[in-house]
Amino acid sequence: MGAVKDQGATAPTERQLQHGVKHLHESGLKRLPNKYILPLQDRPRPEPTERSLKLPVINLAQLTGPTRPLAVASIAEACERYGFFQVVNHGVTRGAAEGMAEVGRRFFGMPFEERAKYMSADMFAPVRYGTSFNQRKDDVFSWRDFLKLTCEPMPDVLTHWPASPADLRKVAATYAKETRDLFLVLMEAILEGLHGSNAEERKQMKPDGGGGGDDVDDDEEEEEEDIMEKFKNGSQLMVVNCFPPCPEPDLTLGMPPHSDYGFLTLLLQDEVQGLQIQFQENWVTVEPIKDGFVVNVGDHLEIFSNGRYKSVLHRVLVNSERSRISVASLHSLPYECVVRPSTKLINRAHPRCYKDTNFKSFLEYISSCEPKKKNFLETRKLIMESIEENP
Ligand SMILES: O=C(O)CCC(=O)C(=O)O
Repeated sequence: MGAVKDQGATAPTERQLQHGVKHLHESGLKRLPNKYILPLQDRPRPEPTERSLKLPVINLAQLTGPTRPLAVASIAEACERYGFFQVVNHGVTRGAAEGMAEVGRRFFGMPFEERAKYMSADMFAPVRYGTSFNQRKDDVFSWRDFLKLTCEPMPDVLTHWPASPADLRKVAATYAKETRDLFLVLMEAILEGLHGSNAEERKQMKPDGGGGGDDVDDDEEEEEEDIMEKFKNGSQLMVVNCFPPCPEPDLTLGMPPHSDYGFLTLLLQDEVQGLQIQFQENWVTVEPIKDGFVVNVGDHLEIFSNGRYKSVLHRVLVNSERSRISVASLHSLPYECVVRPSTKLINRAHPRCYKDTNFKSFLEYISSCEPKKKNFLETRKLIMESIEENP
């Protein structure tokens, strides 16, 4: 590919574009290169009325003691209604969270040559630095640079993580451990909410009044019993996102609409607004709250909950004034595990809606095409007509 056209002598070359947006911002760019300009319909139009959504803020201290059922019910309601919520008193120490955001900032502050050591096209690499979503495939680039750190198995991956800044490995490993603990706390509450609320219904659906749904295999049911154990050794990917100021933010996005693949994503955002989620057909901004985490349902939880909880499209706006850093921690089952609808949530009234899937098939999918919206999940859906024909 040659240089970007129609922008005069100062247009960045393809090579410069591959270096990422931090690099472009530092070169003093005044106009947005064509490669980032979205078609009119995909641009972040100002909404007719300013919409900002007060997502539920759940105090996780309430999971301890007699308030637990209330907190479990609030989480269940938030998963079902919004697919997103915020948490406070979550157990991740302020030092770990602030340290992670700060070391991320310092990583992106290093010279490009230092960051570029970690560029890789291999989706399975334990560390990947890059720009946009998939810089080898995206037609239009997103205004973001990223550092992706695979966190499992930690002893094996740690030595691949960037050696500078000198404290990055230590800080990121501590943060990975604390966010994993938070993920486990949340999944335990989510399973309690999903299965607890369904127990009565299941008893009534099943002719013998016993266990799982009709078309459920006993092995699958057994396998599910130790799912919390599996989560303890589950997959975890941390993505540090850097969104530098953008010369023409109305023409582009930091990240296009997408859903996340895992069970849950825990997002640490700094005080700069940018995250928007789709709610009732509108894009609404998620206000950053101090010391909070944004939690969202991923595709795997949508599958596991047999569609009761939906992964929600979200995107990132950029601005012309301030840099923004976010750290997303994506959690799921171990890579080799199959993700399928919970046996406890399948019955005559709620037939299985999704095919089995695993992490490997997702990575193969995103290596082969541009991930857009929820298109991976679409490939995992069972066609409802055929279910209705064969009740
Ligand atoms: O930066 C954000 O607010 C969202 C990041 C995100 O969606 C992601 O990393 O998948």
